[in-house]
Amino acid sequence: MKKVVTIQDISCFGKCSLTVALPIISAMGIETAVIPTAVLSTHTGGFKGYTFRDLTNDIPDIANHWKNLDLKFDAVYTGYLGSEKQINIVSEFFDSFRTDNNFIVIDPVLGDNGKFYTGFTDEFAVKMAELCSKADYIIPNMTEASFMLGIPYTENYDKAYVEDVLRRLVGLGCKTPVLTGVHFDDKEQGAAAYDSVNDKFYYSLNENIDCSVHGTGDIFASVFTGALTLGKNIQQTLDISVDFTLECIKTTFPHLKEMWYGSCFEPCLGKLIEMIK
Ligand code: PXL
Repeated sequence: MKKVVTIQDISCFGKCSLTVALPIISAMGIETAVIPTAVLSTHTGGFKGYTFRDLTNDIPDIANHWKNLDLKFDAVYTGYLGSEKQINIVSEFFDSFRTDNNFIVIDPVLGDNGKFYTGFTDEFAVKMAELCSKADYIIPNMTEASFMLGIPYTENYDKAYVEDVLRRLVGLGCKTPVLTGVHFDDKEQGAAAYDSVNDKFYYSLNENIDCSVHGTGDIFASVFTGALTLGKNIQQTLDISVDFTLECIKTTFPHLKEMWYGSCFEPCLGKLIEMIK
């Protein structure tokens, strides 16, 4: 059985990070180990007064125990990280759990729509960019890519710009960057990837629904990690990730007023299982 470890926070209410990654990767038939980096009462996107318990100091102890057990994973996947210290510890975790046969996925969670999420800064984006040098795959949106590269954020771009950004992301040291939320008009949206080893670009675009649903980046990255772990190629992986994320947005859209804090991904899990067959 394939085994993934994902390292990110638990937002107890609000559907993102671990409460998205664990059900999605498990539904794909993959054993999913978790390292919670922090426990928050809710995510930080729109809630006020949330609690935050930092678990950074627990991570090295968990890693040491797992090393003693000689645990190995087919993929290591990180999401929201809350501090520079946490990034340093995750970097050590990569060194310790990388093998010749596994891969590392970083979703460099920093922000969206040209803005940082609460608590993140330019300095933090630089640290995240340094961590990305250790990844096989990174999955930023255009906001996160722009912050990590230190370039202005823009909504108006063409294919040449997307490919330039992807090439610059390789300059951070990762092998295959994937840009999410890519759109060239208001009809279609999806993702673009650049396999720098084979110098090949990949695109997957599907219907654009004009709304913003919290946690869709985490859905995309979780499906992406799961599909690659199952041995899908880059194009198949992009297609499944884009199509499933769209399915979740379509399901959420009629309920967006009461579901402003997250996506209705649960009723879509059956479709995900069909998509990976
Ligand atoms: O969806 C990314 C995410 C993960 N974890 C926490 C967040 C966010 C985005 O706001 O606040 C705690």
